[in-house]
Amino acid sequence: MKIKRYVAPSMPEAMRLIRNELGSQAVILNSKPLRMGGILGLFAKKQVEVVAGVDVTPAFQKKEAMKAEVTPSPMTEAVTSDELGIMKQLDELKRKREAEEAERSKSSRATPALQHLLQSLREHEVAASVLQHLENDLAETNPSEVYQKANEWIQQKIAPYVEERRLFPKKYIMLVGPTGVGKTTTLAKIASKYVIEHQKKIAFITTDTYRIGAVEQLRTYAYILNVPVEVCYNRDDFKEAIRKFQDYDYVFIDTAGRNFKEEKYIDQLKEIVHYENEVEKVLVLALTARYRDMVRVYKQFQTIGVDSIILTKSEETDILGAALNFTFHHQQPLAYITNGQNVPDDIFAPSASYIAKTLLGEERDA
Ligand SMILES: Nc1nc2c(ncn2[C@@H]2O[C@H](COP(=O)(O)OP(=O)(O)O)[C@@H](O)[C@H]2O)c(=O)[nH]1
Ligand SMILES: [Mg+2]
Repeated sequence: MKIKRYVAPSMPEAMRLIRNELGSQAVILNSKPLRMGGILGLFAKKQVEVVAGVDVTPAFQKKEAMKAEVTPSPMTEAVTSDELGIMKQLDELKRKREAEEAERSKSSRATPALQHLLQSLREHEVAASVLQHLENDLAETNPSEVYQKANEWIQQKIAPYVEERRLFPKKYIMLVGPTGVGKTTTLAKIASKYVIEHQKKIAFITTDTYRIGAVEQLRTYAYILNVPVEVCYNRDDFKEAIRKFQDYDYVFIDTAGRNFKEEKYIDQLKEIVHYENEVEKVLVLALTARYRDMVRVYKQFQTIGVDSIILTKSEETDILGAALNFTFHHQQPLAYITNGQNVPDDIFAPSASYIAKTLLGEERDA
């Protein structure tokens, strides 16, 4: 990584310098205010010092390195003792799982038809507590009606959280979540709906000043939609942007992902966004992640409060248990599901029947 220190009169100017020299892939490693010159600290000129870096490994070298990692050498054609060990462990795991499965069905009052249905929901990563609830409620159900009853049960549990909401209830809509889940893309999709379908006057704010290219990405969408965008580096910038957008119907706020394990990111969000304002905090999670990991992220973001959820990348996976878990179990409204990279088309507000049908698949003969 090439790392360089920049000193400039303001953050936007430092960003411009960095973008020109290091390109849009550069990341900000550190920034702090500086006072230069003056006497005894008086009349000192305010400056900012920014340390930025860019990965300079040429793309082809990275590809080669990746290839080297995955291409087996001719020597490993035969099964090595390491591989044998792994195969044994996998066998062991499979046996354990089957034993657990058998134990579960022995202790369960569920009919084979219900057990089959529970198993397919388990494969969707529907939470154990939700399955237990369903099993209790459907234990007495006639096997020929299990599918229909489960479908109704799921729809009924989800309905209060997916009622087709035409618009978000608050003026400020802030998307938060891990890097790469699709926050900026989703924000652009929703914003286009608000502009084109609902003829709303909207503006963008971005606090994602970590990756230089992120600001450009949002600016491009703003340009296409012909709406203003403000880049906020600190709380004062944010207050100023809010003042500027007083007369707007909706303000969409994009945030940096960073590593969700970094508490600093959440602290930074708290610092920048002042909550006296009506901010709808929308947690964006990718369905391609394991539900267990989604819950970990969800818990972390609960410290700023989560008002609703958006699930992205549904077209990349068949697993949709998170939609039932977050609504019924965590009682979170599910605002949208996204299903592709196309802005603005690949997004929809899911209905309860859509989720139930996707989770249960086609009805089979009992
Ligand atoms: N397959 C798929 N990709 C998506 C979807 N939404 C966003 N992406 C892609 O995910 C990548 C990261 O998106 P971005 O909006 O920059 O994520 P952010 O870091 O959370 O802001 C981009 O390549 C997007 O095109 C989706 O619904 N499906
Ligand atoms: Mg982004």
